[in-house]
Amino acid sequence: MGKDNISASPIFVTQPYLPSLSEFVPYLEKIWHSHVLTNGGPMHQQLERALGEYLGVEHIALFNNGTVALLTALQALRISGEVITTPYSFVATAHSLLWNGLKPVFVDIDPVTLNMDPAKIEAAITPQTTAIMPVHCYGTPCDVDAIQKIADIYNLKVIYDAAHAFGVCRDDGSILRHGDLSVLSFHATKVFNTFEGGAIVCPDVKTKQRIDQLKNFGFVDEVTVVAPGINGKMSEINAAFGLLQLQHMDKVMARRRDIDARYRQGLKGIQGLQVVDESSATTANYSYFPILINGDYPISRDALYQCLKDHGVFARRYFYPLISEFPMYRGLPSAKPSNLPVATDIANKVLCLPIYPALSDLDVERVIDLLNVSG
Ligand code: T4K
Repeated sequence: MGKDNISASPIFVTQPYLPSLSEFVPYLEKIWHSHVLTNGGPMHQQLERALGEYLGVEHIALFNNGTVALLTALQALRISGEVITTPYSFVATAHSLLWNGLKPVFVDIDPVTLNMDPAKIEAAITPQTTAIMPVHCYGTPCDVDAIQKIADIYNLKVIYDAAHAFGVCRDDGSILRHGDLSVLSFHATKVFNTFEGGAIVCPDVKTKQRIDQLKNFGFVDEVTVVAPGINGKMSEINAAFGLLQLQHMDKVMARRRDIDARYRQGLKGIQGLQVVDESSATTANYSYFPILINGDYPISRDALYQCLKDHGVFARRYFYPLISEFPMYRGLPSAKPSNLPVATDIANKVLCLPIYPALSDLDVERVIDLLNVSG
């Protein structure tokens, strides 16, 4: 398997896009000059406006990370009891429920989109269910229409974990406009990053006000606290980096699209290697490049993972193990593998290949070459 391909430079699953340092200096100078470092300063306000415009959403509240944004979204809607969610995600999705004293109820995923299967939701609803928390996994839109239909019938809230879905649109506009709230992550590993960061997209001013209070300890003014809030504020330096990053997004997306196309072309016809279908999005963000290693591939998924690693290619098994397999979840009745056959199967086959703007064409070829075991 591509033994000659060992290279000095490692290839990671992702790397943050970094504009030149000199471009960032003027932003830093402004912050130094203003002496405002956090608490909703000018950079923060500017980034909220700029992101609203870029994403095509009206109300957005910035956070210090996506996990605190998820915690706050659940608080903002006063979610209680049980929440239906997917086991096929980053562990923060379900952790946000436990941190709020809520019970996650896992349902299986669709084998094509790898998102929560709407056909499985109704059977998981009990009198304690108050909300659904689906994930637009890898930036592929969930079946938002089917999910909303069920939510309307059973009077449930829908909070999308949209950590992967920055900039994703369907033909009716931003995917972030669906559900009651959508939560973004701007972590360093994401398509758009502010080092650490996140946001909640909400439909109206009143909800944004409540979210803004909750992320600032519950303060309304200097002497009034209306809720047991948290410190979820994004600092000025993170917001400034976001403003700069936003200027480069078109270029970043174009390069990701190009890498995605190169992989799809180069991996065609490799026996046992299945490229996950392109999403139904009219604007995709190419945030991940998942492949599935089937039984007729010459080696196992884990052997391939190790082999790539030995050659300096650090692909990742997102999302293996399933969240439902971690010790704090596996005792739940809904966590049984027999309840989650599709998710269990996919988690055992998946490998996310490197995709990020600085990945060169040569590096992409190197990865393809390594995957082409019999080539
Ligand atoms: N919901 C979902 C569906 C999520 O995927 C996530 C986060 C969240 C919620 C929570 O959002 P945040 O609270 O994180 O905003 C990474 C990220 O830490 C995590 O943000 C992300 N999902 C998850 C899918 O991936 P790790 O533990 O795999 O990251 P790590 O440190 O191994 O980084 C992966 C590779 O990226 C490294 O091998 C090299 C590269 N890298 C990483 C960092 C941090 C860099 O080149 N530079 C960097 O600064 O979790």
